[in-house]
Amino acid sequence: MQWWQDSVVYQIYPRSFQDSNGDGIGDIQGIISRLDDLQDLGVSVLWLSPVYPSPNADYGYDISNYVGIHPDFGTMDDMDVLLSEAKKRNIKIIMDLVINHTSDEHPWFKESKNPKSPYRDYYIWKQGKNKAPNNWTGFFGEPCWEFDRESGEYYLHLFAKNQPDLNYQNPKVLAEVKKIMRFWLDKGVAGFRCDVINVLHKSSFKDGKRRFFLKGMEYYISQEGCHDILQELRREVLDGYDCFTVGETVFVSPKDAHLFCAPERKELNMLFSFEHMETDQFLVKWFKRKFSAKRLAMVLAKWQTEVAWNANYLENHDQPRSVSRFGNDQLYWEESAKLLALLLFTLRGTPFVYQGQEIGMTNFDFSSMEDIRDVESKNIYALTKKMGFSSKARWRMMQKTSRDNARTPVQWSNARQGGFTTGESWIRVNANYAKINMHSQKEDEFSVRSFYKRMIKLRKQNAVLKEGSFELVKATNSLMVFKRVLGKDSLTIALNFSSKKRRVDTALQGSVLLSTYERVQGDQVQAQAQAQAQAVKADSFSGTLRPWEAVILR
Ligand code: TEU
Ligand code: CA
Repeated sequence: MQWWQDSVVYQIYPRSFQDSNGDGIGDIQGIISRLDDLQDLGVSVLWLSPVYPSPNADYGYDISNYVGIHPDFGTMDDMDVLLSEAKKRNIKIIMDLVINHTSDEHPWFKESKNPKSPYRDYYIWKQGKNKAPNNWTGFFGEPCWEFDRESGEYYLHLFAKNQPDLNYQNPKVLAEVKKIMRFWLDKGVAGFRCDVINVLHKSSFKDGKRRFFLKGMEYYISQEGCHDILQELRREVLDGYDCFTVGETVFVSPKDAHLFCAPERKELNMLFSFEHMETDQFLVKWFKRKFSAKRLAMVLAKWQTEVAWNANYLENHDQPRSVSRFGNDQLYWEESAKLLALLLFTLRGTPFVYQGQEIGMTNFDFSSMEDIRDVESKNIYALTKKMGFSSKARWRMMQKTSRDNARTPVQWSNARQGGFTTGESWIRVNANYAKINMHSQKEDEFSVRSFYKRMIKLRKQNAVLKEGSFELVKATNSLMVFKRVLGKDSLTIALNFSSKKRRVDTALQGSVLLSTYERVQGDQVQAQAQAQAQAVKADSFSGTLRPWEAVILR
């Protein structure tokens, strides 16, 4: 096993993590002040969403300088302190590598507006006779060609118009990217999360067919040229360092995942796929769909069995909170948050936890568009108005899908603003911070956070959970049962995705290694773990799961 397979990664969205100076924006000093908490949780790698200078059209995913730090977040000195303080605690850091596009305020793009500039070909400029060069559409519900008066041509942007796509047909662009990667690796970062990394190469600019509400993707998703780029970056940069990459890849199948991640191909180490995130909505968000536990189980099982090593996640900064979409964030909030933790850590692959997930943070309680900051949400809200959706439907869509659901500040305590800031937060704090917060959960050994801690420990000590193969046993609309098998050793995991008691199966036997309903006293945990390791005295499974209960059976 590689160290990155044996790690638990924790994603930080710095803007909303912890403010240290009262300006209402999370920052690097804030992260430093919480390193002890993270070490205590047991995570070994932090992924930082972008901390680089950015005009914030897409909050950091529009970068205007790849080798700097946004003053809102602090200075490069702060970054160096973060790296060394993390290292003291055996925590590595990976950076977000956003290289499909830059900000329109990046000096390259400003130069590029001049058709004679050597930077012109850093971006994708095309002529159009009074209309866009082709019929492609963008990810954020807006056209993906923007006309630039100065130069009389259109530039391509698959995301917001302030995020022009770089031109990877130009070898100079890749040379710049290599420099940027070396800069951070030389500083001691342990790798990269690679933003929309499978769309870099555009193989043609012909009109596209419509697929999933998007036109043109057959010419830029997972093209051969993209594989070439990744292989070159691996050979020439990454291979020189002890690091790993996780790619964010859109519209991929397990087959694609194999092409991107097979060790002998030397591209990415693992990737984030989206199919399980579509079990209650589509990637392109306004599609209505009801969550189905069966669909979730089937999709997970497919990826677990067809892909050698997955990057497992239930949340990130683009997705609604998992307890609100896959669980029951009302009556069974605690139970379902624990069930989702148990699921995440018993899957095969590297687990990724998103900030606040470990305390079961829920979707945003926003009351109007005034509360919303995200460009994607704003665009879709406007677009669906044009399309004739009722305002009620549009608002429901926002509540269910807005990326701001995940971007409310981390709830540290029951102090004003949840202890996130002493000033005014850049985005509203969820009013439920008095009930759901880090401080109270740290004190409580039966809390959601304590359960995360316990699962992280269990996974670390358990070879079957780390290395075992995955076999689906059963998937219904309320039950998911699977096995992890390593040699003669095997564990069965059974989860009840419903608010009713469920009989699993009489054939399912074994002793209960762990249940989400358990209330084990502090020092008993160790003793119990030992007993379990030796498979002595543990309750045998009754065959019935309580509402939202999940168990591991041996
Ligand atoms: O996301 C890529 C992406 O596909 C998402 O925008 C997705 O379409 C949407 O959020 C649905 O869930 C990455 C980053 O994670 C995101 O924050 C950026 O906005 C985007 O790239 C552009 O850099
Ligand atoms: Ca701040």
